[in-house]
Amino acid sequence: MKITSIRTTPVLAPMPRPVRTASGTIDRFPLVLIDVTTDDGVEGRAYAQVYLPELLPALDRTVAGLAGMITGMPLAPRDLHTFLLRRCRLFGAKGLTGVALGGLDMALWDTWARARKEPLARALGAELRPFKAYNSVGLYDAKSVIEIAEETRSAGFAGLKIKAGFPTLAEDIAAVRAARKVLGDGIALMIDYNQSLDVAEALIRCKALDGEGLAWIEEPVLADDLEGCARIADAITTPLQIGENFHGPSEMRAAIAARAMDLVMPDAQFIHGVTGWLEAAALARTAGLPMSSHTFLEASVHLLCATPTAHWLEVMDAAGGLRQAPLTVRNGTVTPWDTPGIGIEWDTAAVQRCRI
Ligand code: SMN
Ligand code: MG
Repeated sequence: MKITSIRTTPVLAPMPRPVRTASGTIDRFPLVLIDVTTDDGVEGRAYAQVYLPELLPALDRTVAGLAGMITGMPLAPRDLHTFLLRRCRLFGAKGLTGVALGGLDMALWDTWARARKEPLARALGAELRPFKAYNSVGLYDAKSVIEIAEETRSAGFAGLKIKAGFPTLAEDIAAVRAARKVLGDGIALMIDYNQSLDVAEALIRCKALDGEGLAWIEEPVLADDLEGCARIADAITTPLQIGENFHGPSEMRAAIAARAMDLVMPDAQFIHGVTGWLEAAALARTAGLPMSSHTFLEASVHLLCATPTAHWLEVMDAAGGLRQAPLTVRNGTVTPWDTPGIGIEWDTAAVQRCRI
């Protein structure tokens, strides 16, 4: 079976509410929808994302450029992955190139699983199973966090992740305590600093938050400061979580070697798609690291099924407003849709409204 065309559609996807972080706010998710067609008439899809709308045209062109290199070739996702990494060797496969490659890889695997009429997890040799899911939201102070925590509880999530990184530690602590009060002991609470602190400040804040019963503290300092991450991980008992900024599995390997984290959460796109995720899952297994997902919930829930140390599914539903199937949270868990591929069908009217 050969790839006959790969179409890209840049959109600004609507979100129920903006995601405010200590390192910038996302109002609408800039996505590139990727639609693959084969000579057997099989169609598959996925999407790539970039947080800055200004970079959306560049991501679109990058995906299209890589897609042009493989159009006409046999649909064999692993071989295409190896081929594209080789083609990118001189220039490198990080930044936009890496995320374009990751998004494209997901679309190719989706097509491959659809050709076999199997959900992606099953096509990878794993049975569909439910995963503990947490609601992932922005920065909320002690007052505004109450409503979001109540919503999280009534929607049935097993956890809530809020952003942290207010001007003062006292504000971070107040937000955590206010959220905890609503969630009770039964719902996990995580915080995410989005790399906003320097190591000295991170040591102060993370130690102060160490007794708050957080399930993890995420990216307190620059994600590529592996030594700084390791110092913080050593200094606290709360697990330190990083991974969304690993560009490809080799960066995860370096972070493991540096003992930079207690928990790991690669992003299905940044880690180089399904192929890169499976390599990362093997690294996590040999290092004994619980592995969670980052955004891309549709592909991630399938990938977690094939991850020996699978931990939590993040629910930040970037494509939810453009997808036909709604997300269902049951008993704090999400299970992959039992339909061929990843399970994304576009709501074409919604896509038309959001395309740029
Ligand atoms: C995040 C994800 C997507 C956009 C902004 C921030 C975040 C997370 O770091 O962990 O969900
Ligand atoms: Mg994060």
